Amino acid sequence: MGKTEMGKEHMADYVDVNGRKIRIRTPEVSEIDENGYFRRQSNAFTGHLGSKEHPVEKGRYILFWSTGCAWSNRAVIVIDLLGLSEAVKTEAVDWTDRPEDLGWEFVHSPGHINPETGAQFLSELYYNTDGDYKGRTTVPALVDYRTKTVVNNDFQMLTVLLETEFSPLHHPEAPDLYPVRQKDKIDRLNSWLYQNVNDAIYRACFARSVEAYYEGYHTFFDSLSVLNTCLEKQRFLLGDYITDSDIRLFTTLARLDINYSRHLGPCPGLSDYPNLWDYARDLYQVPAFRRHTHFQEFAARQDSDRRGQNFRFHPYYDMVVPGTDFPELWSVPAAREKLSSDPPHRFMIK
Ligand SMILES: N[C@@H](CCC(=O)N[C@@H](CS)C(=O)NCC(=O)O)C(=O)O
Repeated sequence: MGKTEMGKEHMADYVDVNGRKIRIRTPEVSEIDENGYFRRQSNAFTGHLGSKEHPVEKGRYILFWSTGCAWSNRAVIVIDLLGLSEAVKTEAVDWTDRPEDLGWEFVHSPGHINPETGAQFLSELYYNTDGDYKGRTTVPALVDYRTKTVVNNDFQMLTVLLETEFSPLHHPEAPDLYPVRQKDKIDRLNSWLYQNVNDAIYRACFARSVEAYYEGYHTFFDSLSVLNTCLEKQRFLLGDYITDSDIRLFTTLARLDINYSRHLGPCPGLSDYPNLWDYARDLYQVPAFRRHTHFQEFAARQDSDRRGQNFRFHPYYDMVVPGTDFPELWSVPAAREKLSSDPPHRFMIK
């Protein structure tokens, strides 16, 4: 049974795809409360990598992610920065072209079948892990391809697990993105970022009441002002070096002008926060950030079309966005080195 509305249960529906019994996607309605606020589902799979059950091993896990998704984009950037790309596979998923809403499909695998797991849809792996799973089947999902089960879809913890538990597999010169002496600060900052920035924008975009919309909207933009002030005198969020927190902020900022604003309606742009705009471009100079930031995908229309939220025609999204070279715009140097006591280096090496 799946929940479609608060308090209402219904039988799950299935369709047959190439002899596979695929469950129809669970809509977000169960995440809207009685006052129209979006309350994100909790992360169902929080397996601790590095435990006896889920040992850290090369060639055992695959991370499914989507180029448009800020939560999963973080993990791919971290894997690249830490030199884990050989040890942990990554594969981008995309929304299925099928008429039924079936969620993420392995469209980049040969014949749409992911070779490590034999699955065609991400949902197959979720229900293989828990046949009674009730939520949306989301990325990021780290899958153990020996057991074909989802070990972890906890976007809050995933990058930290990669930064800590996977350290035996890191490149010898990998940056320290989660230094022990800054751990508490990073954890506190990450919670603040989640509540006030990363999730706040979704609370506005998915709001189903005026009150809920303004809660998300004001929380988000007020927080950008706070961050803009904080970044006036320091290069990165915690000083001279990039940490896990910067990656979390970056993936949200990169989507503001091209994607989130489409759902929000009239709102400020990133360049209205000059320090944040320079800071975002400073991060974009790092190859691992640049390689996994697919502006053209953020600009794609399917997401809003799917939710029926797009404007019919809007010159900005229909002409300006497709006609703008975002990688070039973001490549303009930011000149923030002067704020650092170690200008040539963006990373602390262990
Ligand atoms: N893990 C979190 C957040 C991840 C998340 O929402 N990912 C989105 C993409 S940004 C997703 O995979 N959505 C699939 C769906 O809604 O069916 C959750 O389960 O809510």
